[in-house]
Amino acid sequence: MKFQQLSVGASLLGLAYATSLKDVCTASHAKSALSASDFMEGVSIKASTVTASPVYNTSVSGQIFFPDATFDYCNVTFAYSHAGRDDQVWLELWLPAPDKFQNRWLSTGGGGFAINSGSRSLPGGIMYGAAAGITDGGFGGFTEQVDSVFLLANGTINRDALYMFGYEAHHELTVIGKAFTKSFFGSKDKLYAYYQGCSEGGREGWSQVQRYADDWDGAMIGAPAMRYGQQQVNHLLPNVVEQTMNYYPPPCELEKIMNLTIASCDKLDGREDGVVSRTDLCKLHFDMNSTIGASYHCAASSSTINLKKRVSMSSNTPEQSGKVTAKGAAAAKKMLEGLHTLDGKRAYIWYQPSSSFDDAQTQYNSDTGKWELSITSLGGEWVTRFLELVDLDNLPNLQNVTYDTLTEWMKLGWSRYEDILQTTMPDLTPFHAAGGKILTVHGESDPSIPAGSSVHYHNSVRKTMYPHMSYKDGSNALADWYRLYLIPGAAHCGPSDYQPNGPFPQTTLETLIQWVEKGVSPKRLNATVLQGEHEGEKQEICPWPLRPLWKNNGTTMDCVFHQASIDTWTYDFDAYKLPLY
Ligand SMILES: *[C@@H]1O[C@H](CO)[C@@H](O)[C@H](O)[C@H]1NC(C)=O
Ligand SMILES: *[C@@H]1O[C@H](CO)[C@@H](O)[C@H](O)[C@H]1NC(C)=O
Ligand SMILES: *[C@@H]1O[C@H](CO)[C@@H](O)[C@H](O)[C@H]1NC(C)=O
Ligand SMILES: *[C@@H]1O[C@H](CO)[C@@H](O)[C@H](O)[C@H]1NC(C)=O
Ligand SMILES: *[C@@H]1O[C@H](CO)[C@@H](O)[C@H](O)[C@H]1NC(C)=O
Ligand SMILES: *[C@@H]1O[C@H](CO)[C@@H](O)[C@H](O)[C@H]1NC(C)=O
Ligand SMILES: *[C@@H]1O[C@H](CO)[C@@H](O)[C@H](O)[C@H]1NC(C)=O
Ligand SMILES: *[C@@H]1O[C@H](CO)[C@@H](O)[C@H](O)[C@H]1NC(C)=O
Ligand SMILES: [Ca+2]
Repeated sequence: MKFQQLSVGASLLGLAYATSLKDVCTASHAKSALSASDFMEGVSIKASTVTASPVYNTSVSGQIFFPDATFDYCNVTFAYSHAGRDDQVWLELWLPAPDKFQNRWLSTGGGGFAINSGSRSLPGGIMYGAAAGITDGGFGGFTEQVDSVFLLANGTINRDALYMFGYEAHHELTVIGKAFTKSFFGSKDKLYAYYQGCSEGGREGWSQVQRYADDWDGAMIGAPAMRYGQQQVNHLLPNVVEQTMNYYPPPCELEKIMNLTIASCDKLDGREDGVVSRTDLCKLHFDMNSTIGASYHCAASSSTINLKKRVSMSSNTPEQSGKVTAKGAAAAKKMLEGLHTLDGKRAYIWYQPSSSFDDAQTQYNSDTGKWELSITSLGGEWVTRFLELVDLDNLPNLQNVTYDTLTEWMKLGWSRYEDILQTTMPDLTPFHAAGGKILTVHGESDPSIPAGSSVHYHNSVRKTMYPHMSYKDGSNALADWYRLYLIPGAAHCGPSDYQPNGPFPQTTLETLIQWVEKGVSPKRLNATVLQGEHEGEKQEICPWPLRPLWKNNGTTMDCVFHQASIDTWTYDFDAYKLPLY
């Protein structure tokens, strides 16, 4: 501790509650707050980089994970470096006005290969009186993503960037952010620390919960991109199905199959609202062959899809008309079964029925008039850059790639990056012992990260931490501090356009705060329909392993225990000798 500097800071800081944002939001105050803190061994703040500027009357609206709000904040940025490394890691922290500060910190995460979501996620903290932060991971700026710095050269991994992305940068953001926040406001009270993130941001959340008992008091984790070795390769399954069957379905055919799946399975949950709240019953009762022969039609369209920062794809899609073929139905069925090796062993799982077939998109060749293979870069880039270590944005082809190749790629990513990116360590004892709470949400119709992925991890934690308890007792014990909610009809980290009447939980961080600070334990999760004819309708989401079942013609909902449904979410990954958590 640097007491000299602390007392300088504190005398000014003692006034913080009486002062305005304008008074505290200065570079000199931020610098004194930074010098008052003894952050971490090996980390030094670069004083010359510190900026602070007040921002007033900022409004945010239409966000998925938090409600609309208007607020003032202090935008503080600075860089730090690691002893022995010639690096520069930037943080951007938003601090609420002194009279709005409620002794809270919020770390936020990224998506895809991005370690942050720009400043999009920060309002989600400010509105609850939390200082909130993002990191650039040291990748060269807040918009730089890890894939662009991952290779120092073909064959050479940038291990600093890899580990920063895996878990180090988020730990540093939290430790530095918390210390800075306390010092900035001169607060001696307990600072409650939280996390909120989805997709890669969800994985980043788990990366900390699995390692650090004391970073956070609560984590709101959405659709995490965990089990990374499997997750990234999995995107390529439809392309390999198409190649293996030598059938490249027109996108409209697969969309029709999805629409028919939704229409057929909608009512299985007891409420005809266009939302498949029970994809497990859909799995048990829906016959894919029933779609064969149905007519489909899609108008011509042209669009440019920004796949990622440096890659966009223009496509002119012609008008598509036809009937669902036996091959189309068989391809959809094969995808839904999930990746199995050539000798029939399960290597991974797929999205739930009713999810859109995003990874299966084919491309139209106007010369031949045929639909052809379009390799998804979501999986292709992982193979080229992270497995083959060559600087390419996608695989050039899938020659000789079989279901066994996909399985081998999954094993390679798993073993090479197990301690960095796999993010499935199932023993959460330290976090639990420190009193931490976790709320996980996952869209049940997620077309990018299987909902079953979150279910399987929940199961792994239950079995690891409560090995001698029955399923129900173990689930109840877990529910005291870790709850999973599958969001009916929702897609990847948001509502689905195809099931617009589905609810979305917009106030989960608030629920988490009440659980942590007031001991109000959530049972069902509050959610709101955010679009469509039911917009504004309040609904509730059942805690796993309970499943929604509507009664009285869809007017009231029960949360029921249904063993046959749970069994459809239980997987035996017998393609591997080791347990896959
Ligand atoms: C913010 O908006 C309110 C209401 O519109 C206004 O009274 C106030 O002056 C504004 N503050 C600043 C700093 O612009
Ligand atoms: C915060 O301040 C930094 C440094 O001045 C600036 O680059 C960044 O754009 C600011 N962020 C916002 C959201 O204004
Ligand atoms: C699928 O349903 C959506 C409405 O949810 C509709 O816009 C679309 O045209 C349908 N697609 C096909 C191929 O029928
Ligand atoms: C679905 O149809 C295929 C032939 O198109 C057939 O081989 C298969 O047995 C059928 N499946 C069911 C469940 O009827
Ligand atoms: C890296 O490997 C890729 C794929 O083989 C090749 O296209 C590229 O030219 C190589 N880059 C350099 C700098 O050698
Ligand atoms: C695919 O396998 C064939 C036969 O073993 C081989 O000649 C060819 O080079 C392989 N193609 C690729 C891209 O590996
Ligand atoms: C959930 O919704 C109910 C009813 O609208 C409300 O009373 C309760 O405060 C909400 N809980 C949270 C944590 O937002
Ligand atoms: C049941 O609910 C549906 C959809 O809200 C409605 O159209 C139908 O009339 C209701 N049936 C009865 C018997 O109330
Ligand atoms: Ca329904």
